[in-house]
Amino acid sequence: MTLTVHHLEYSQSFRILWLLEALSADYDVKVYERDPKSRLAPADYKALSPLGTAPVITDGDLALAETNAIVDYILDKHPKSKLRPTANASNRTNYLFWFHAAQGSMMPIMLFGAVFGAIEKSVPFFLKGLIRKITGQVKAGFLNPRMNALIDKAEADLGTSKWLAGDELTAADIVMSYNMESSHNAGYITDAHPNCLRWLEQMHANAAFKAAMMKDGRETMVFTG
Ligand SMILES: N[C@@H](CCC(=O)N[C@@H](CS)C(=O)NCC(=O)O)C(=O)O
Repeated sequence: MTLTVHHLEYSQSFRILWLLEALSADYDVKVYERDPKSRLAPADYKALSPLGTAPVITDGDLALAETNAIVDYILDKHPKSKLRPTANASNRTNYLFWFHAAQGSMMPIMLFGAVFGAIEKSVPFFLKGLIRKITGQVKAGFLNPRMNALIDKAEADLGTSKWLAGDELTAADIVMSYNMESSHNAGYITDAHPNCLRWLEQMHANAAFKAAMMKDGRETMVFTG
């Protein structure tokens, strides 16, 4: 039975395509378009898993959601791959940090940003000024300092190694791909972060990344809204 990636366009599920291409794995892909109005996943995607979010993979009777659960499930099937450094490897802790910070710290900040954007768009015009003032204060006082600290750490780490956990690509880079691209689009990564910009360039030039883009058929992986 071949593993199937249920890929929602412009979404985090692109990372699973990149992972499978980097492993030269055998898999099928089914691409779903977002609902044109809500820009959420369509009903047939939502029916795939209890969460209704992307990514989802199916493998025989199994339907699995949640990015890092899927990454670990796939890597368990490729025990010899260097994409997940072993417990004693020198790059293990950097790997663990970025693999988990991507989902545990960065994605929630980005989600807040998206939710604030939606609120600002949807409130009546006479409330917009007030709402923007409140969301602006939360961004400046809470979200931006946290995101800037993460980008500064990425910049420092990428000053000492080619990828985030050493000189070889790991699944931490693959999971961080959506975050780095989105952080660049959102203006968190700027010309003041040459190492992060170099990382983005080398990601775009990576052969497995390019193969994943061909499967995806879209011009960018991230949802720009
Ligand atoms: N923590 C989850 C987050 C999943 C998530 O929010 N996915 C977005 C795609 S970027 C999604 O499904 N959006 C469409 C929707 O909620 O209908 C994961 O990593 O799998």
